[in-house]
Amino acid sequence: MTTFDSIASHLERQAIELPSWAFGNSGTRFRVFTTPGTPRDPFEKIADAAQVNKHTGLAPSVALHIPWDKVDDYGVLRAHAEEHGVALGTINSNTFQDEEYKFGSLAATDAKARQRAIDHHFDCIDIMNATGSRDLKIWLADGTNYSGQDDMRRRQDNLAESLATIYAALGDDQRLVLEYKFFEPAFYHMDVPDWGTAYAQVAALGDKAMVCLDTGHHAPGTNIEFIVMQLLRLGKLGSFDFNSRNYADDDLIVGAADPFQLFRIMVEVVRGGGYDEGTYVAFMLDQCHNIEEKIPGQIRSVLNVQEMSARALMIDHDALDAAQRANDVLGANGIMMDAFYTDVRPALAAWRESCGLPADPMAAYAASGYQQQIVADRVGGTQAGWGA
Ligand code: RM4
Ligand code: MN
Repeated sequence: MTTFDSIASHLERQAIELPSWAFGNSGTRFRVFTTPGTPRDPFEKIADAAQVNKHTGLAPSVALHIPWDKVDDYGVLRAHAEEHGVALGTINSNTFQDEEYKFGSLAATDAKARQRAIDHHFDCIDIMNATGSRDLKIWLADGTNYSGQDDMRRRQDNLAESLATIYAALGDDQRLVLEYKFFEPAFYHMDVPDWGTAYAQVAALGDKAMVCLDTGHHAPGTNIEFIVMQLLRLGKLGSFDFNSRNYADDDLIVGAADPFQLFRIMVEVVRGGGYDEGTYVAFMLDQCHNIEEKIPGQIRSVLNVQEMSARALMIDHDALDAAQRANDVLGANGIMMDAFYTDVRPALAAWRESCGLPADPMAAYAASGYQQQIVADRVGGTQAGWGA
């Protein structure tokens, strides 16, 4: 098997974008619990995200969600991020929390609702120009609850037209990434339920449009790494929203529910060139920390991705290729499992230290006093959250 030393240099370029909303309060439809020290505004969210990067060296940018992260001056927010050693990343639009979107947004039958959603995306592009963001990420809650409720075909055509209008407003270096989800909040049909629909829609737009794969957005039992392989093969895997799930869109810590699945995904990423220098694949987290502490939750998450990436990189690709071509079923599988079962944690800890990072980022954060500081400082005001 490949040695850790020979893959260590590949770990240096790993970058995982953090979602600003992971630092705010979140919950289920039953209850949103508060946590002492939770940020009150986007500036405090970014300060918290910077802690994750400080202790891991893995998280150099933060994704924003509009309007949750609306500020008067995005230049000021950008400077604030830079002062904290991070950049502002993907801009996520939000067309799922207004009365006007009750029956859909970009795919809606009502032209007024569609126009409102298109205008919101124009606003998001203005923000991208101010923040220096490359990606506009679109996730739609659009869909219906009952058969016959609306014309699915017409809605697909509406969506294509709306997306084309937004796409035309992108700058040369900007991209549109379209995310899919098989159900929720709509329970009969979603307008972008699967990778095939997302692919068909973005392929019609052009090179600057790609698919976002959220690992929690598939039916149970779906072979997600197959989708990763296919989208990479087609040159359309724009980004990942990493998280893990046991049941539905649980938004739990990536690699928590099924570390082996994360490993298999990273194997396909490496195989498909998604981990190469200058990759066009953006790696992001899309998670909520409903009951656990948020900053350590994010630290744990990026470490889980790092760990499974290291294991995936350790596969002996020549040996695997030879075993596959020889139809050596168990031999090929054994090569995968050898890499998966290799405990890279001690080697990673030593490597981190050699890079000037704490060997144990979780312990380093706990000992830093930051958590106690924000609990003491952040008194009054309204904690950020998305009001579920
Ligand atoms: C959606 C989707 C989006 C995320 C929101 C918060 O389910 O996953 O990516 O922005 O949730
Ligand atoms: Mn997502």
